[in-house]
Amino acid sequence: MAYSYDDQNIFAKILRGDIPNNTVFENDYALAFRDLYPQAPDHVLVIPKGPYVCYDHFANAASDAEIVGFTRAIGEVCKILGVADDAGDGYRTIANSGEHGVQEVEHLHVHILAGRPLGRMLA
Ligand code: DGP
Repeated sequence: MAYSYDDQNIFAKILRGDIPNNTVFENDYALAFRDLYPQAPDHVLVIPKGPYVCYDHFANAASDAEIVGFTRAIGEVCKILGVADDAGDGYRTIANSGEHGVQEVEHLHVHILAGRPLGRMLA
């Protein structure tokens, strides 16, 4: 069954400008902003501007331009955080999906975490 997108989710409201955010980077296809509840010194969320619930939804339904624009935004945020191009001490990207992935907000978001040792992630 196809995903259904609820345009009342909190990130849709951020994209519409109904809720303020701490923007780090923006292009035609993506917005990146700081997580309200940071789990690391740098914790940025990158979201596509289109109505996609999770990564497979985006990967299967978005245009090539959206996919490139979104992916480039992740690269730009890494540059802004000083962790790109072998600078810094590394980072982690995470995209939680669905119930088992413990996804709280049903608009695709990639977490970028940096600024401390993040430990081994097994679960
Ligand atoms: P996830 O479990 O992957 O769906 O994580 C959702 C993240 O969104 C979580 O780390 C907290 C963050 N978050 C929730 N509401 C807001 C908000 O209103 N603003 C911002 N900047 N982040 C939020």
